[in-house]
Amino acid sequence: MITALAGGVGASKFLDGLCRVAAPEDVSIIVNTGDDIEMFGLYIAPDLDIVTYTLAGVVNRETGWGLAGETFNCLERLLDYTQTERWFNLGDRDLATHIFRTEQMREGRSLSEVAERIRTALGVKSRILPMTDTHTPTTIITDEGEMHFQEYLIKRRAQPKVTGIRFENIESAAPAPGVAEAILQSDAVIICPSNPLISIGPILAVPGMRDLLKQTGAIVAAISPVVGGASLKGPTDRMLADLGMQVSAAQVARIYSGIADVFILDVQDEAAKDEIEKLGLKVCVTGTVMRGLEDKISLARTTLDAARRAS
Ligand code: FO1
Repeated sequence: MITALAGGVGASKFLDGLCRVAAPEDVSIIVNTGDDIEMFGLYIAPDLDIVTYTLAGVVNRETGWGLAGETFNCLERLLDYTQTERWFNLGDRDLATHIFRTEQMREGRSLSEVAERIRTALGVKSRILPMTDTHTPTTIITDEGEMHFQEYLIKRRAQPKVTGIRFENIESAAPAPGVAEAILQSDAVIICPSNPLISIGPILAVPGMRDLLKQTGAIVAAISPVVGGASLKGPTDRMLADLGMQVSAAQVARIYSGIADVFILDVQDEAAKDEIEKLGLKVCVTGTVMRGLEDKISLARTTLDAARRAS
């Protein structure tokens, strides 16, 4: 049994490989929900949808989010009514997911129950679990004020300087049903190559989550999303720098020390191996840049092998 902790696009590329190397039924994915946002009265859960669409084979491969072959007629009409600018692209078919989720939640179903219905309807065999059923949106504190993570990332293109990050309501959250069982029953827990601050950070901040990772007999392996001093995807590098942290794989390892047993380091960063080992982590050096399916499969296989060797 394997459990993965995941954000959005970077994690999904890795998971695409993982679910081809391992039996997909044996994989449980705990997904960040700090990116969740309400728009037009709809509950949107970007990372849950990115992971689900990717594993269902229906994701837009160019962007890594949304559905392939999407149209935006509904959004354009909505913006005619609201007279607001277009900054968050909700596609016509993607909107069906948000309408369904919102309707189900209004009827009293939890986010995890709806995630389960969506992934089974789309034929995804791996379990996809939100980190929590409590709404804990991530607020980015910047030199231009506080804003929702999506506003910072998409509307403001990660331009404002980040001075802090807050996970709203996190103290009242608990791991969603199935999360504890997945972690405790796994042989390996893999921290996907996602932003450690705003993708994996919220998952680890759910009360009880760190204890589960300490209690489990599973080997915890983390893959660095920072390669050669820059993030492979998204604003990880900028956020680390804004917050006064080093932009390096070693910095990511420091964030995960005490949680991870194994660190998957890119060949470009091999020089940091000793420094990371001194943190008490076993280091596996390999190519982590996923350009195509072969790279994804190879990284998944190497990560599983490294976890097995460490057990
Ligand atoms: N990312 C963008 O860069 N631009 C968008 O307009 C956008 C819309 C969007 C709609 C639904 C969805 O599920 C995801 C969407 N994303 C978009 C991706 C998302 O903002 C982030 O990549 C994740 O939250 C980070 O993991």
